[in-house]
Amino acid sequence: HSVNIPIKTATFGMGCFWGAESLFGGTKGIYRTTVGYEGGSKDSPTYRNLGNHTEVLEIDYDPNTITFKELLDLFWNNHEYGLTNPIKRQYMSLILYHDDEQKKIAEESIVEEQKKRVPEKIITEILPKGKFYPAEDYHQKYRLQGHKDLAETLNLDPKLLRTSFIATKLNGYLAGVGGVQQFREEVDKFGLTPSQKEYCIYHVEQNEGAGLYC
Ligand code: MHO
Repeated sequence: HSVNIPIKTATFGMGCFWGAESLFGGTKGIYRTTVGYEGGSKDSPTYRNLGNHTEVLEIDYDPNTITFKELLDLFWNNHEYGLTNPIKRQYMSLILYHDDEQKKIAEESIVEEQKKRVPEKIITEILPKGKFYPAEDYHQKYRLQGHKDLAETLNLDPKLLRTSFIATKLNGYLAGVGGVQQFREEVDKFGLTPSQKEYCIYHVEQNEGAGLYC
C-alpha cells in the first residue's frame, strides 16, 4: 500500500460525544473517530471523574476529500455554542487545533459565525491540542454498540473500538448519517459478510435522516 495516504487529525468538543462521533463517522473523507476527554488539566480523567475536561471527538480525515473548513461547517451546524447560560465544562464547545493552519482557519471561522449569531455571544474556545484521553470502551462507537448482535460479529476488541475504519463508518451510517445511497456506494470497501451487509442496509435505510441523539 501507499505511504502517501494523507491523514490529518482534528479535535472538537460539541456537547455529548456520542452524537458527534456518528455525525463525522458517516461523513465522506473521515477515516477514524475516537471519543475522549481533553481540554482540562486533570490527569487520567474518566467519565465519572472528569475534572475540568470536556467530552471531545478526535477525527482522522483525508484533507484531499474533506477540508478543515468543511469539518468546521459540520461543527458549527450541529451543536449549541451561543447559549446565554453557561455550559458545563463537560459539554463545552471547543476547537482544539493541531497546527497553525487549523488555528488560523478556526479563528477566521469563529469571526464569521459570531456575525451570524449576534446578539448571542459564542462561547466556543479555540485552544491548542493537549493530551487526548480516550473514553471508556462503552462510549466508543456508541450507536454501533447498540446493535449488539452485529457488533458481536465484528469482533471489536477495545483497540478496534477506538481505531477501526469500519466501526467508524458503521457507527455513523447506522445512526442515519450519510444515507443509504452513499452507504451502498461505500459498503463494498468494508468487507462485510452478506448477512452483515443486509442487516446494515436495512437499518441504514430505517434510520436515514433520523437525527442524532444523546
Ligand atoms: N444523556 C446521556 C449523556 C451521555 S454523554 C456521553 C447520559 O446521561 O447518559 O455525556
